[in-house]
Amino acid sequence: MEIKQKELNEVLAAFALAGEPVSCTRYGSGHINDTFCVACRTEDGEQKYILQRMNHEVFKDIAGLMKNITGVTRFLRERIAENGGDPDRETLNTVPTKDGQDYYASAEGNFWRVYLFIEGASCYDAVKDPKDFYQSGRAFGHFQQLLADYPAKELTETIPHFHDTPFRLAAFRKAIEEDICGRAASVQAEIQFILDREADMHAAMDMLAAGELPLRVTHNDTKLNNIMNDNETGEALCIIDLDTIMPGLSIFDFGDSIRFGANMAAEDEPDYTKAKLSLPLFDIYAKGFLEGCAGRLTETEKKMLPMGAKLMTLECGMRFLTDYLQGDVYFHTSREGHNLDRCRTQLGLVADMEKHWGEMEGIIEKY
Ligand code: ADP
Ligand code: GN1
Ligand code: MG
Repeated sequence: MEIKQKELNEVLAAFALAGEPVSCTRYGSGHINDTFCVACRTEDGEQKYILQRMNHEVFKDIAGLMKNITGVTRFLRERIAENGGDPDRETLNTVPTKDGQDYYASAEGNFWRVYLFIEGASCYDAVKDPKDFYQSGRAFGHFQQLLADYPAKELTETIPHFHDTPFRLAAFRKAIEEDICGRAASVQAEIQFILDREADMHAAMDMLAAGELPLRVTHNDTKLNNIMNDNETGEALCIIDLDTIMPGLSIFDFGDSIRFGANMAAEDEPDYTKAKLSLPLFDIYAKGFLEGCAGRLTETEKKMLPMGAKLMTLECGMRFLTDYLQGDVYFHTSREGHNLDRCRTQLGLVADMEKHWGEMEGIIEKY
């Protein structure tokens, strides 16, 4: 979304920043919010912040969303301090407005928040070193365990039915029927690939309904660029993008990381034939995640981890195609056919997982 300097000036003036803002530039590669890095000049140097316009088309209840984030980050700060960590770097920290609010509503009708910028750390858009992916698995597993004691009833469901795959399928069918951009005819193969897997789509939700999989407090968007690694130690430092923390399934947090990080193709690689599962990366992430969960997953959850990976990939491919059919209104895109390319890398990965299913199950059994 285009944002005018006038609005940025108004917003920057509203927050209790240390010093005078000297720059404010677009930042990161998220698909949902508009993110800026702000540098302020202070008496003893510089202080940086992350400024975000929250996407209120996607998140309808901004007050509920911010209440989740302040509640969860306060809880995490306490746990991190108890463990002798650094709460300013190991979790997100919101910066209030000058009148003490957690977010600011601009005259343009947008909703803004500010976080302390986490210095000396980076987000990766691809796995460079398998050790980082192991770190990421451990950190997301551990994160889920830290939140095990969080009072789930205090959480707002920021996007209802977020990983309810059958619900997503219904939205997909509607988009095909409506076909508002006249694109359905040109993507028949992709549509058929998805519809052929309807039976799988019910697997996890049916087990949840039957009480075979427990509902936990989960992150729900565990892709690699939602975790920051310390530049010096290389260790996972801080889990970010807390907008979708909600009750969910552990296998989905596992699965979404695999979907993004263990695909040999980038999520939006135009040559989708490159989309393949890296079994070594699947293996190393599984090791990290299970260690991070510290033995707390049930036998059924462990058994369903490969299915979590397949479901998250299939669901995400279906969501990208839904958005393509609807005219690219949900995910940020920067080129024609961007969502279609993304859909194809997901479906390519699903097909490859099906070929290597026995090996995926073998890896989980090994641990
Ligand atoms: P989106 O929901 O759009 O994905 P994110 O909250 O993930 O937005 O932020 C987008 C990017 O901004 C991240 O991938 C990361 O690179 C960067 N980022 C977010 N929060 C911080 C922070 N506190 N410190 C440093 N970088 C951050
Ligand atoms: C979005 O916000 P970001 O870029 O981390 C999306 C995820 C998708 C992901 C695909 C709130 O994540 O569900 O899996 O894109 N977030 C939301 O890359 O829809
Ligand atoms: Mg993100």
